[in-house]
Amino acid sequence: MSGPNTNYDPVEVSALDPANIDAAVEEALAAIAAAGSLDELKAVRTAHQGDRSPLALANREIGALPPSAKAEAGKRVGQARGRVAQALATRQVELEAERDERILVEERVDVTVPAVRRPHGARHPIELVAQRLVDAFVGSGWEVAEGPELESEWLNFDALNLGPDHPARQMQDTFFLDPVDSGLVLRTQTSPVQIRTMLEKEPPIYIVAPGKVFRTDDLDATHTPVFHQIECLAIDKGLTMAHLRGALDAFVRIMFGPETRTRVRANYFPFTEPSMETDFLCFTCHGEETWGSAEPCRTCGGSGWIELGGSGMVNRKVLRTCGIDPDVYSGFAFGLGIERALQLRHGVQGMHEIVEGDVRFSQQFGMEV
Ligand code: FA5
Repeated sequence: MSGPNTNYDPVEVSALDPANIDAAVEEALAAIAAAGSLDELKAVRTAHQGDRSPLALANREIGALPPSAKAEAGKRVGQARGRVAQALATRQVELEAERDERILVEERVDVTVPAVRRPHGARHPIELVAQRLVDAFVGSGWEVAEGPELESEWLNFDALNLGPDHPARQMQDTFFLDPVDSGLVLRTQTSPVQIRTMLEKEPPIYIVAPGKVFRTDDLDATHTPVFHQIECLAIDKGLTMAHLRGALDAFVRIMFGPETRTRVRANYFPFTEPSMETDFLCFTCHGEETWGSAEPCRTCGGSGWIELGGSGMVNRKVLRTCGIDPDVYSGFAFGLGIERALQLRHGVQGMHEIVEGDVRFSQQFGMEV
């Protein structure tokens, strides 16, 4: 212990007053002990070890002391700062250990808890059927073509030989867009994709066009206002009805199996001439006519055949509208509603089940994702 320094006036340099230094150390140690978290300790460190802390101030004052007093004051302040630094380091280690302990408890993962099972989704059968048909045709060299659901009236009707006064224009109940003179409709069929393709491309053309269409039909057992069609168009030199029959047969076999047989009947569509309706042999009664019997076949109603969709040779007028010379090229087109085909194939009684989007319905058709 050194004796009192007579050159050292603790009143003038109160920061170096031993009592003040001891008090600063005690205060620092108490604050360090009271710090309950690493954040609190950080604040304590700034207050008691930072540039403006009492001990840092005392340290700065040493420089102003006479040389004879510097050593003792330096030793005292140094020891004081050392105690505070040591206490801070010890508390830091303690608080870090507490934090790590808490994290281990709070973030513990119980690997024995049963996992939440999220059921797999299933692709909708409409999508599956469309995809299967598209894949098969693409595999034979056909291309996929698409068009917008919001379509110009001209492409949806006029270019398909359905002029404004054509009675058949009323056959498809149409959603018109406001204002009515905008000339836009929600497409009622995928046939405008035929026109778009013929306007864009030179023959030969072989396209398959799946898509969503809209009609102002109420939802009932066989109708829905939003449904899907798939349509094929072929334009080339020398195409005939025989090619159309061949393509139709390929189409229904992909959809309903290799045994399926088709027949065609005369029908009318303004954009095909001649036009046909395609039927396929009922897969339940295999064509046995059960008209008038006590129990007519429930799938086909007793006729032995099921209506599939429309088809025909592309009308020469439509070819000319699209800039294709009908004396050089000919073509055929056919299209059908996928919902109806699905109903027939799988005996789905109501359209509701198809459109409601309940995954349990989709799951019956497989879990392909
Ligand atoms: C057409 O839409 C023609 N574009 C098909 C076509 C293409 C003919 C190429 C010739 C050449 P249609 O209006 O008949 O034709 O409709 C086709 C199919 O859509 C119908 O056979 C039916 O299966 C389905 N369909 C029609 N309205 C609805 C509806 N509201 N809900 C579900 N399916 C429907």
